[in-house]
Amino acid sequence: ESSEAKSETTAAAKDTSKYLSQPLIPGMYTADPSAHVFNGKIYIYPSHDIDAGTPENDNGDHFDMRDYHVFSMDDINGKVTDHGVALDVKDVAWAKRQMWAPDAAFKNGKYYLYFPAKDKQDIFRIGVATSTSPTGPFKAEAKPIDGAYSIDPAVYTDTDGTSYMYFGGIWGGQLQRWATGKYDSTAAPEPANGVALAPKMAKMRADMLGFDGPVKDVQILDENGKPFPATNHDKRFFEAAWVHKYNGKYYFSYSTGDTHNIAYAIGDSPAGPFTYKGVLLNPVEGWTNHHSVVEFKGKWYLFYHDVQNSGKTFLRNVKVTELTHNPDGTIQTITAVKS
Ligand code: FUB
Repeated sequence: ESSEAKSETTAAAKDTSKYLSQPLIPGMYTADPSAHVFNGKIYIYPSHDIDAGTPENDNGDHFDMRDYHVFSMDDINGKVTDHGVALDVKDVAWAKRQMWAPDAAFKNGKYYLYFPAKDKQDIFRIGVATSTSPTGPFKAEAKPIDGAYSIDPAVYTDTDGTSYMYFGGIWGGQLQRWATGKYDSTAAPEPANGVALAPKMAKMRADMLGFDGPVKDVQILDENGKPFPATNHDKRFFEAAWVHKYNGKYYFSYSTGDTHNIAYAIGDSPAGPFTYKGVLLNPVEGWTNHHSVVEFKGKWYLFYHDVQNSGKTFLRNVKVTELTHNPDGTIQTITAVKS
């Protein structure tokens, strides 16, 4: 009798993990989920995928999103509330199209939404919009953040209150066009040889609207302290930076793009360098892989996306599952539950 009871418990536990990993937001395509805990609740800041009819190409023009919605959850297994349009591209003076992966932060009693979009010249810039509520609506600044470019801003606030932005994405994300410090529209999608392109970071000003100091490379190193060659597509940075802190160490995680891993590297400072440790999320269905890692009520969670609701790479659905740090600080690799 007791062994039967035990196997039922195991089955229930499995069901719970499957439930956790099912699409969180039915009825709307969402992706690139940046999750934060504000005032004891989880807030999700995702991209809002739509079928705009834009043909697919190598630049990712078919990711033709126009606005952002913010979602909240009182509990990880609880109801997900859609708080409506938080920011629309038509209300951003400098932006033309493609509202890609956003992030959010709280400071000085205000909430900040950071977002990439193409400007009127089709150059990806990163903007900021503010609100007194975590759910918006957000009001965009008139110009993009000075010195910011490319895509996928992730703003990490350290335990001492200092905030940093990590950003960049190669290929369609245009990071390679800034390799010399000046914009070059003719740059190849990534170097054919030599060292891989590094993601970028900068310290945020106290007002959170701009950078305090220079933009620096984020160094991701192998176990011998060497940066990865550009040809190591399994491990080199592509897009989707995220930083979290666990047991006093800084974890820089990112997508490897065309090899579809979410990899992670560990460092002793928010500025790096970070030493590559492995893959925290195996490839999902669909081309892109993009995530966030957040602690809530003493447990760690991975928010990510998949395409099980559409089968189309540009119409994604956000999911969440538990993430486990091992006693030695490494992270157990997650394989997404298939539909
Ligand atoms: O959602 C558009 C782009 O796809 C994001 O900015 C990338 O990280 C990839 O997920």
